[in-house]
Amino acid sequence: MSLAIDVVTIFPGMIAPPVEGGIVGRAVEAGLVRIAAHDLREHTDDKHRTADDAPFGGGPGMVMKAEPFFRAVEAIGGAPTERRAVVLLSPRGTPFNQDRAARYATLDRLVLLCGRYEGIDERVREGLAAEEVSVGDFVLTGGEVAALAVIEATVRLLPGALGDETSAGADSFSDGILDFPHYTRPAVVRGRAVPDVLLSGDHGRIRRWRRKEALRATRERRPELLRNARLSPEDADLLSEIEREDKVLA
Ligand code: JDE
Repeated sequence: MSLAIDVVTIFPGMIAPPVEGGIVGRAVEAGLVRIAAHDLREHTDDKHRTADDAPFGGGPGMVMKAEPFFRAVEAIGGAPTERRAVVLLSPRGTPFNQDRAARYATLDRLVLLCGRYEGIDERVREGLAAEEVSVGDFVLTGGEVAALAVIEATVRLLPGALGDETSAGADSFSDGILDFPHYTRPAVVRGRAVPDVLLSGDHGRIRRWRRKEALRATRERRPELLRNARLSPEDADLLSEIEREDKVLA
């Protein structure tokens, strides 16, 4: 069974072009995923197709009305037995990550709700049992770009979405840490040489160096990831080496 992705938005035109190209477009053409953008305004009921209103309790900005989202999701339908998630993109959400993308890639249907203005009436999240998800600690003008990030991260994990030349298993985050640094020809660029080990042909040393540099980058940039990473006894040795090197340099 393939995945169906439905995006609910007042700007359906923001979704179509990005999902037509690249890996996602190829996955659609291969029948691995179906992606549809639904215009929220089709589910409003006044002649101005009003999707927002002033916040109860006062204050600045506008809030997206609940009823059009409920109707849009009802119109999307779906079998009662299907495995699905309804996801609301928002800076208040649980951080999106690779594990969540992998879970979405196992579903029959993913419904993505895009809000604008200050947010969506809270009863939408409650009433649709939606997972509120954030793609980062910053504020976008709408959930559409966040939804596209979730789509890309999820679709590339569908079996067959990447060619056999690449594998999602080799990615940054596949074992919970950052990737190692990459180099390609020429061996010297503007006076900067490639690390010697990568030219050595010694695959054991290369593998160990890469693992060490992946751990070093994670420790420096995202130390919180090391708490939950899947680390081997060799990783622990490499981290000790890195710590000793840091003390020498300090
Ligand atoms: C998603 N990370 C960031 C933005 C918003 C002030 C102004 C606007 C549904 O409610 C939302 C959605 C969005 C768009 O999504 C993001 C986002 N992951 O910005 C606001 C909040 N405060 C509200």
